[in-house]
Amino acid sequence: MALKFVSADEAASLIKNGDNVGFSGFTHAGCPKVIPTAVAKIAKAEHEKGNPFKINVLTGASTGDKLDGELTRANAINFRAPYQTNNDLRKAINQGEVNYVDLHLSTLAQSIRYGLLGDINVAVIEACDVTEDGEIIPTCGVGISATVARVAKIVIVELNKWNPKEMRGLHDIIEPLDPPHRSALGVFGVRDRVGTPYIKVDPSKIYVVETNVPNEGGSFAPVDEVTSQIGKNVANFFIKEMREGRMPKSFLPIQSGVGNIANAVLAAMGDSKEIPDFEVYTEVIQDAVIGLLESGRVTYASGCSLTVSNECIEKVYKNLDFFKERVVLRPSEYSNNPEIVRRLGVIAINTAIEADIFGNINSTHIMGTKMMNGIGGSGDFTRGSYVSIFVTPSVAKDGKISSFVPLVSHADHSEHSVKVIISEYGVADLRRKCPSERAKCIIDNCVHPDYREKLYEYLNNAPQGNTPFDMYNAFAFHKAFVETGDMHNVKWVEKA
Ligand code: 0RQ
Repeated sequence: MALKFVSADEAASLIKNGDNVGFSGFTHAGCPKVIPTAVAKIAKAEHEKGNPFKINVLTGASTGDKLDGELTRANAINFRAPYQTNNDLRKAINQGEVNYVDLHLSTLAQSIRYGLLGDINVAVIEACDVTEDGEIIPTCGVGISATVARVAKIVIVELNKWNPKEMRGLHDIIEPLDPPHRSALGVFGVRDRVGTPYIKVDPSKIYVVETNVPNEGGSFAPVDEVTSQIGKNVANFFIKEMREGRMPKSFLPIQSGVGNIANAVLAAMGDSKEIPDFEVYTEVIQDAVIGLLESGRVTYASGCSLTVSNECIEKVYKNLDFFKERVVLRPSEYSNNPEIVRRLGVIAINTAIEADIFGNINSTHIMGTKMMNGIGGSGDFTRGSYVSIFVTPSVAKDGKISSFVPLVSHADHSEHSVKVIISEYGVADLRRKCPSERAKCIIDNCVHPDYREKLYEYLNNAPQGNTPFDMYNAFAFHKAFVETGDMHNVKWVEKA
């Protein structure tokens, strides 16, 4: 059957106030661009007429500015899940203007199927190709596309010609059955393909908007002294694990989080002569992995998106045959699935905003209140991993904040799931250690020298039990920063 080709404005007018809209993509990769911008224009016009216009935005992870940024600036988002990294949206969330639900990324598609988020009215999917029988080929990010396209009443395809049709074959698209019918997810090795190269929907519900818009790929900060040292410490930890027989000599698949530190860690692993060539089972495939695939240090990468700079994606597109043999992009329900992560023995490396001396991790909230980004996939991987590692610079804000505190101001990953913490100073291996041993290990190995004494004072003066804990002073570091702008000024409360 012939597909319906429409303009961006016509397609956007299919989205109504109050709709649940599911968008393709994962990070900026594979996100629609012209439809959200056109929806923002409608919202502004409706607001000028005094009419309400807000939608509920569901995506794979964060998005580009043309989605979260445009819609936020038009005051067009009511509800947002499961992750974001946009400055304007972050501000709106922290001012209470957007209801943000921060979810484990692997759970969103099934939450939609389980009916926890209401019906999906419209799915907007960026594609490099779409066929008359309803096969949609995603671009460089998958996320929740397969699920929202199947369940939505209307599917708007942004056919973005900036991405080559030859991407067909890069993706492995599948949805699991829901309980009680679900069986093993079928991925028994990083390279296993269990689905189809396309998303298949009823073509009668498809509207196509042709575009030619570049990716919104940013760039990574150059590796600096601190991030480079963290990367080296991670690589040395792995070498020690292999020498001491706790890690197979053939190595295990790596998951690495987003951002500059994660990029630096992968680069250091690639440089290490003692770490064998390895596979990646992760969610975001960043620039460093592309370089390591080219050099052969990474032999295969399974992910949910190619979250790379535009320079890097152009390189991939020019050499698609090479990368299609070495990369697979899956829905987030598979790339991040804890069942698969535990089966494959994935090594999880994620970044902390702050850690406490017992090993609890805050990945999301600044001083306990302001949302930074969200938990993303870090929880999906941490809990199921072979070994869960958190990395962080020892200090933030020119040393005025210690990343290590007596008690985290918000808990995302508990001491039970966190096995190793690494800063530029060294490695705290928390395995087989009780809480007070963990505290000493973290202070001695990871904490900035400026803050070691103060943390020992807290530890030694706290009421002792299984976990030394002083309820009067657990937040003294945070209080010092809020009141004086510098954690060096920490003052203890004397108990009556
Ligand atoms: O602020 O930008 O104003 O300078 O936090 O910190 O050190 O640049 O680190 O960019 O790697 O991000 C945890 C946020 C780290 C990220 C987080 C301030 C610091 C800076 C950023 P500025 P850095 P990164 C896979 C896995 C959760 C999701 C996840 C993240 C800013 O990695 O979102 O893991 N993780 N997903 O100055 C106050 C502290 C601070 C602090 C840092 N203790 N107090 N501010 N900052 N520590 C990906 C997906 O799920 C898609």
